[in-house]
Amino acid sequence: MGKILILGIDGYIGWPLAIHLSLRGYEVIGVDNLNRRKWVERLGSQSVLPILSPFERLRKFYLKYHKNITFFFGSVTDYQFLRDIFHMVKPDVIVHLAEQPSAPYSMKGQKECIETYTNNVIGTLNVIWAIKEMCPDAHLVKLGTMGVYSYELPIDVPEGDLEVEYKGKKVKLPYPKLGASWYHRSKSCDSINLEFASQLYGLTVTDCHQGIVYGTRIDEMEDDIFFTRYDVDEAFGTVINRFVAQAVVGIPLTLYGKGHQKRGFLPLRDSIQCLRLLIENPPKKGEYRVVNQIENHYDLTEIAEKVVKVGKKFGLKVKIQKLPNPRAEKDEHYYNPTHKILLELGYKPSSQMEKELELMFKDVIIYKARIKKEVILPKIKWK
Ligand code: USQ
Repeated sequence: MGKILILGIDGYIGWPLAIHLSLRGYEVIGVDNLNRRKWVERLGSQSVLPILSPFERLRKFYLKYHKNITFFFGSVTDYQFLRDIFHMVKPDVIVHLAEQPSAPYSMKGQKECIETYTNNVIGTLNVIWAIKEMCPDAHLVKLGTMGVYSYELPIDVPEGDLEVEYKGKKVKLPYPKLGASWYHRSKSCDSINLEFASQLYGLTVTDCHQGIVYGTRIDEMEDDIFFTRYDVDEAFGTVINRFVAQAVVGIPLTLYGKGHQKRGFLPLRDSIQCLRLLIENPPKKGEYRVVNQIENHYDLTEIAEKVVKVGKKFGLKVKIQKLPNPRAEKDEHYYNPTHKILLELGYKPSSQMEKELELMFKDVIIYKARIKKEVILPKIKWK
């Protein structure tokens, strides 16, 4: 069993991943600067599911399972700190989740755009250098996004490079970086830099382009004190998580524009399963591997209708309201992403979306009073 360093252990994915790996016998060490808690609070919101402080969580986790997860407070943008951690820990695998994850937040203004680039692009460059200097044989699993590809081009989305024929010659080229927000473009910069670092220094990298994650829990989270955060504000709440909260508090589902955006999705429990599969099945030493991490792709109207249907089972009358799209994006388009590698590695989608929605409704209804209605409607305009 190896030593895994999770950068961004306090986040929506970081904490469940830590639990999952620790309970499977891995030694887990985590780093976080707790910025996500701060950002959400500043928007006047909070995690709908109540979460403990990082130290309290780890203490309770130890008391229940007798497993130690070590936590260091600090930022990936502080190179000296990061280098010291890498030197001390000498991880076999680094899972890098320590990024500003919100597209709307990055579009709010100059400050947020620069903050996103500094956190994400500089942070990832620091991770590259810390690996090169302290543990060059480690495997880096870096969380990217399906949004580095485009929703603009009427062609299938590959898993990594695009095959192109130009003036009679065929080549493989990186897919054009057409992400629709500063956030998505910061992830594109990460991909460019990771591919280069792998080529240059022989780093072993998995660039995991994940779709939109939804859900309240994973199997190992039988105890509510181990909840991960669940955000529903316009910036940090992802669309399905927001829809469920809206349904519970009686706000019509905020479908942007024509509502026919198509996106790749996966439940939280699948995201964790996939990350573990990537850790346990690394690429060849020195390889830069791109993986698309989704269960499937869906049209947003289809999803809103599923939320209405499942809400009905809980006695809720859920309405859908089409709002003028605050984002700069196509709301009707072609989309067919490839996602084969994880299935080949053994990924088994855990359940149907409607089943997962039922579990989500059950959890969110209990904590309904924690949903801040005033943070639901979108205020950030992208143009
Ligand atoms: N949308 C609505 N109504 C809402 C919220 C969103 O119609 O109330 C629409 C958006 O306009 C967009 C789609 O739903 O077309 C997805 O929005 P989202 O906020 O759920 O997801 P996104 O901004 O794309 O970003 C999220 C995560 C990000 C991750 C990304 C994966 O915040 O960290 O990288 O999903 S992907 O979308 O595949 O790039």
